[in-house]
Amino acid sequence: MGDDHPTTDTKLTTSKRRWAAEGKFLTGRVSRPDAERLPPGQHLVKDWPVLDLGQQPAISIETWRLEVRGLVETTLDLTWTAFQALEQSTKLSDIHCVTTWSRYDNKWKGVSTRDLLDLAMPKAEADYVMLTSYDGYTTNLPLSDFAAEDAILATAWEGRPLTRDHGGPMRLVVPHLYFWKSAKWLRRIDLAPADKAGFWEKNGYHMLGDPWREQRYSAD
Ligand SMILES: Nc1nc2c(c(=O)[nH]1)N[C@H]1C(S)=C(S)[C@@H](COP(=O)(O)O)O[C@H]1N2
Ligand SMILES: [Mo]
Repeated sequence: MGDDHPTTDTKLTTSKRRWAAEGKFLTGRVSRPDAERLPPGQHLVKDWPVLDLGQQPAISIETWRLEVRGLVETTLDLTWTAFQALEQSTKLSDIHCVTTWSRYDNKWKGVSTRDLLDLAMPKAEADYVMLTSYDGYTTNLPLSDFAAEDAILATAWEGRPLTRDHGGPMRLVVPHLYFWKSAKWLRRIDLAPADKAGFWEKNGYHMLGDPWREQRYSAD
């Protein structure tokens, strides 16, 4: 852990890099979330596809930790028991994956990112977040997006514990951004003064990733 390199170069990694280079799935259309629930270039699915770098870490509840570090008043290093003792919330939200599938009405349970941040207390200079997961995956986003009202550190989906393939025991869900920002098997949250590219962001994907502005790829 500690570097941002991919764990494996899977077929998906290779094709997604190519899509970024070719601008695949860009429709050139723009819509607003309140006007149109389904973002441009997306189609609805009923099932829930699994997408990751191909390594699905097995994390025992005994060794699981969540760290919050960087520009915070209080550094956190939470055990599973401590995390479960935090206020539990439920959120209903849609998923929008950059590979063009969307899935409506997912019911999540867990700790809202706002409740976690209330505990850590971000310093005034903290503007960005870098997420690091147990499989070595990293992704970045602005602190204000991480702290969105419906963003949640989810441990359950549809009333059942989150399965390992979908990021269990805990994953982030930031529904208003493309799903690659929603780190599965989340291990560490670093608050920083500046934006730094995570794994897909270094591979041609957008630093923010707003589906309604179709921010799939970086400009260059
Ligand atoms: N740790 C980790 N989180 C990750 C990924 C990953 O490879 N590793 N892939 C991202 C991508 S590209 C997507 S689309 C979603 C897929 O989540 P799902 O498999 O639950 O549908 O997880 C995101 N979070
Ligand atoms: Mo994705």
